[in-house]
Amino acid sequence: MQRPPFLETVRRLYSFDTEIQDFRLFGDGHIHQTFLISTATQPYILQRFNIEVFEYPERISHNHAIMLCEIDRDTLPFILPLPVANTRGELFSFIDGAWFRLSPFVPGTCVNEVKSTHQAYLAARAFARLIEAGMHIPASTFQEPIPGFHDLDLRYQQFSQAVAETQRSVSGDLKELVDFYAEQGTLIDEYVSWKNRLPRRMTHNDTKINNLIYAEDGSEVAAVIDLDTIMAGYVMYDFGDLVRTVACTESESSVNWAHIRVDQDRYDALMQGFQDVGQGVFTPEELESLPFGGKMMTCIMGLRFLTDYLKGNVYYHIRYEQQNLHRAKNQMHLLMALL
Ligand code: GN1
Ligand code: MG
Repeated sequence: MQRPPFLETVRRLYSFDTEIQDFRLFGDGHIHQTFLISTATQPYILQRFNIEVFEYPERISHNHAIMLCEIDRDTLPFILPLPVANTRGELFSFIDGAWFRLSPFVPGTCVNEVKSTHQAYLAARAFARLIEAGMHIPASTFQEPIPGFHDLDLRYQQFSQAVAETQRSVSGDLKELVDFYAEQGTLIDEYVSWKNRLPRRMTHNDTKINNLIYAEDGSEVAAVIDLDTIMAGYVMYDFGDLVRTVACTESESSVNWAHIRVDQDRYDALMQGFQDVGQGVFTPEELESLPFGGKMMTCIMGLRFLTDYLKGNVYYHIRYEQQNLHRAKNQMHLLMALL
């Protein structure tokens, strides 16, 4: 891959002691451009930030600065690769009109589909442990990098608006999906009722399986990554996104509709992971809310994919025109299995 000019600025801004020896695109994220860069002594992850999705990078810096200060990372059983400050002490660097962020690279394997119930259990324990590590921080000190990110009520309204304004013809498969999601009003009511009863916590908010790095041999979680959406939320969000991505028999990008089911063993392993960390730590109501998390997070993701399709694919990276429609269809099948 050809070396872009920003690399030299990165080298200077982070005062690397040697030349950058290796530079390549890395990972499967839907949002940022991620590179793996290595000096002679250390590998790093460099990300060019998607400012259209994350309009407020300063809010992310605010949240990460709190975490750098408040979370005792040495006592965590995994690495939390928060960004490295540049020579000006900033967690983001503005270079040639774009925002960049550097963080330590953690070796290991990133999986898109879990291979065992034990792996599912480890994932749940790690994400629950992260919530526990931030429980002493008042949730109100966090800012919202994406306003209303997991507000199901708001996402439903945005979806309804997209249906009203879309340039696409709502027929066939699209109509079936629009009708299905439009009928989920009871989930929205249930969400609002949980919201009024649950405490807000520092949550990760993007607990899909590929936001973990496992040790090469799969025996433990080496790191929890993708920390941009950490903000105040509910424990059920983090449990729910795990259910969506781990307890489903097919991945989020699968079009094998007939094979989309809930793997009960993996679901139970996720629950066990959250219970093992959360008993006596989370409130009984928080533990009771977990099953609803799976439903609401699957619904919210389906709504978001479909909204993006209706708006002409302006948010998620896609590999083909119908991909957001297919993702929404995939989530519909999973939601039907969860309801
Ligand atoms: C996005 O960046 P990535 O792929 O980890 C999205 C999540 C969705 C996910 C669906 C900021 O996450 O909310 O769950 O795609 N992140 C943002 O795969 O919108
Ligand atoms: Mg990611």
